[in-house]
Amino acid sequence: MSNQYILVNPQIAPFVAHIQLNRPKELNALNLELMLEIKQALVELDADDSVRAIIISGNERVFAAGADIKQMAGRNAIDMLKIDQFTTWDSIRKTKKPLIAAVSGFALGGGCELVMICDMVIASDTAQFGQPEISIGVMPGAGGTQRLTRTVGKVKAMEMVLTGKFIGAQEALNYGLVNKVVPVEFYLTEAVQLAQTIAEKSPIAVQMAKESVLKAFEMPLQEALFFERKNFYMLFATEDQKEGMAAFVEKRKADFKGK
Ligand code: DAK
Repeated sequence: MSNQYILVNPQIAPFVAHIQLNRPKELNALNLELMLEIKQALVELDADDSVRAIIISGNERVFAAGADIKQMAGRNAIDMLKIDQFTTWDSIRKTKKPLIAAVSGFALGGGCELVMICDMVIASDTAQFGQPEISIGVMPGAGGTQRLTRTVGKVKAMEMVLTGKFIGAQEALNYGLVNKVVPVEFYLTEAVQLAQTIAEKSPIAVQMAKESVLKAFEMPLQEALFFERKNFYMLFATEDQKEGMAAFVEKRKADFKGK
């Protein structure tokens, strides 16, 4: 499929793919078409055995300034219901491979929500995060009131959601919204390095570990522990488990095949 609003590099590094949001004049505003392109790219990369981790970035000025306000402005509730953007967001959320957001500049509204769907976040020191929907008469609609609150806590989430105030990279780091802050010139290379570290591991173990960590947000503890245990047992059915443990004993680097 040829994309109009994103650039996809399936091998920015070995086993690492890169999706770049590419609607710079509109500050990467997330129109429906762009979101569908992200969804489709992720479905394809998720099915591609030569990809083990996926980076999503914008450019230095902006990750994404939110959903496309101009596209949404004239819609009524029934239009929104019929368009059912949640199907697209749910599909993105269900990506099995690790998603790393590389954020520079603005990550606002749906842009911040897209960052929070990702599993890890590398931010440039220029990054700004916010849920400014309140200033245009609405509220976050793609997880902003929930994922933000679980990450930064109630009072900070309330402040961001009710005032629309942005927070900078350092504050986002302090609140656990991002993993690491680096100078702007390094934000993408840092994300690639993180992705490569993960891509060297067993892709099946990575997928099951990701799935298990996410259950911490979705299930009560006892059920989630049970889920974790099943995934742990299942990994003993893989060749990668044999290879990983043999490599440890033989004092060599493991060569994981994803089998
Ligand atoms: N939508 C459309 N166009 C946008 C945009 C946006 N979100 N953000 C910026 N642009 C456009 C501007 O209109 C301008 O276009 P022209 O006037 O040149 O044609 C161009 O990008 C450059 O923007 P500015 O001139 O404003 O640039 P500044 O540097 O002065 O300001 C800014 C940068 C990021 C602070 C400012 O552009 C801004 O405040 N943007 C809007 C931020 C915002 O309110 N974002 C939240 C949008 S609501 C859902 C899923 C998700 C969502 C909803 C539902 N479902 C699953 C149902 C999400 C909703 C939202 O994100």
